Amino acid sequence: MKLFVFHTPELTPAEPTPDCAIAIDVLRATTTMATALNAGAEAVQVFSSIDELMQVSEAWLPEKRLRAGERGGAKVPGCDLGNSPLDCTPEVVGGRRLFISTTNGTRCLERVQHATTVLTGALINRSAVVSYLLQHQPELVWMVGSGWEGSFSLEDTVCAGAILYSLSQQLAASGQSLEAIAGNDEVFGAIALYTQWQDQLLQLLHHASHGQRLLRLNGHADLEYCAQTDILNILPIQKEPGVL
Ligand code: 3SL
Repeated sequence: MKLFVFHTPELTPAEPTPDCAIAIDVLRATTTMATALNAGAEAVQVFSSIDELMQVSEAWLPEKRLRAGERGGAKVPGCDLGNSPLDCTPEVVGGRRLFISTTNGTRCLERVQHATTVLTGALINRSAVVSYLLQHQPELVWMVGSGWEGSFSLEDTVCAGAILYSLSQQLAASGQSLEAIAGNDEVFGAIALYTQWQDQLLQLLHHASHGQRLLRLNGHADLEYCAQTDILNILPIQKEPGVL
């Protein structure tokens, strides 16, 4: 296994195609996707364009679909939901397909959708991602932060670090070193960020520029939820391009 961390989708190279790509958007797209699937959503289908989301979802019975749209942290008018994971209760999402478009997270997924396996990672399902990597040992792995409109996001890199930290601890038990699996310097940077903040992840989210944006939109409860580690044993995995 060789692991690479990319802070934004724009930083990923055109080639080679990774065996496994992990899209990360802690605030909040990949946290919401894990929560929706864990709550019994039939599937999550992602779109970068709201117009396309509306068009494609039109073919589904209204009681079998939910349209979730976010731009700039706020709910898109005309959608059923915004992008709060707290809205994804079993009562709301159970048995329905979540059609979702967000500012950065869905764009990140589109960027990596041609990887052999595509997963989504967040702090809340970190251990499920680590278990997958340990079990399947994919050769080339990309961990891609969604960032914010092309720039670095603290919370996505800390999540990459959380995954890598746990993975490296477990690999060390079988004699594999971090140096042997690290593909770029960002791997060490992400782990250093996580080990510095692992006991204060909520504070880190409060420092993050997107965390501050969400706090201005009354997102305190969302930040508290997104800062939790290993609370859901769910692994969103792409079944066909754009569908988890
Ligand atoms: O950028 C994104 O994809 C979103 O997750 C942003 S937000 O947290 O919903 O505002």
